[in-house]
Amino acid sequence: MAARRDFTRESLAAGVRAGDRRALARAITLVENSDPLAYEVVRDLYPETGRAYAVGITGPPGVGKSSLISALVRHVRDHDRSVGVISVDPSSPFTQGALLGDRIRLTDHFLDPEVFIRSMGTRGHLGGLAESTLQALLVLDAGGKDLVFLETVGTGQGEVEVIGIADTVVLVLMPGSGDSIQALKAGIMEIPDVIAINKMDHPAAKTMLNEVRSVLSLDKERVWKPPIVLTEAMRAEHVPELWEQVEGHRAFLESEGLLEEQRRKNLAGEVFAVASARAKAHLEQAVADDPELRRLLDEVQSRALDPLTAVREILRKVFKVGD
Ligand SMILES: Nc1nc2c(ncn2[C@@H]2O[C@H](COP(=O)(O)OP(=O)(O)O)[C@@H](O)[C@H]2O)c(=O)[nH]1
Ligand SMILES: [Mg+2]
Repeated sequence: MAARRDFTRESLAAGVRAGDRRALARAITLVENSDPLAYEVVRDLYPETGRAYAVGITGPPGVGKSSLISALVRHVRDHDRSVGVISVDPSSPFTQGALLGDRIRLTDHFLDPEVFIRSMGTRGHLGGLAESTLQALLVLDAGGKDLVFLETVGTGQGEVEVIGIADTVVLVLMPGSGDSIQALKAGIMEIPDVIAINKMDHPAAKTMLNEVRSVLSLDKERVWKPPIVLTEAMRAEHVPELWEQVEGHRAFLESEGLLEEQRRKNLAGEVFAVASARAKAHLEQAVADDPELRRLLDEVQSRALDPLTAVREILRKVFKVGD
């Protein structure tokens, strides 16, 4: 922690504004550590944010999200867009230029000053991952990145708060992701803006494509019909096509004036999500610290007290809110 003294609130904000790699890295580390300096710096920078376009990449573990991001980064760099990547996938983190445990090398990207890649830890954070991801996104946005990719493991609901800030959400599936099809069908998983079926060489890719198509066809109201792209991340096949669809969705949002509207909604949702996460952490801590509140739980368990009475007692004591 001693090292952070070389940045002041002013110099860190200035460094982030200038897109300085060391300042970006430091700011995000401070964000991860819930350091008060990060809070102050993001507060200073916030009025300048809103320029970066955020692309959420979600999907079950192992489908190739990180690999696709790697290929997409290469593609957009060929078009001179500056890029940030925030990955909250603990199963395949990006470290020091490599996709950990994999053949994909991002060393080129790491030497490229216009690319900033960061895996976010899942360490205890009052506002949860939604908070650290949001703050990190704001840092990269203020740092002048044109595009920011947000990678999250998506299985249903937990990731919604992290991905909720993305302008375009890409769901990555691979042949055999039957559970995801069921989750989409049941409405547990939100319909994304673009779908990539990765590992397209797999013999079941076509079946998967048809299944996804049939789920999407159930929703006739939707104005934006999510395009489906078959990809092969390792060979970067159809990656330009995937990117074209992301750009297509962006153009749709911008032409209909929906982007501003969606961002307002997303920001309100993020504030609510982070506040809820903090309230929950506060509640859990308060109960753990207070023998009297713990006793209420015991009483519920022994059926001496009904659950709602315990809830009312706890809320009254912790949040000072009545019925
Ligand atoms: N055959 C094949 N393997 C892939 C493809 N994309 C990713 N993989 C492999 O699938 C595994 C999981 O990839 P990763 O990008 O870490 O998936 P994530 O968990 O969704 O981020 C890795 O071993 C990759 O090498 C692809 O298009 N084809
Ligand atoms: Mg990954």
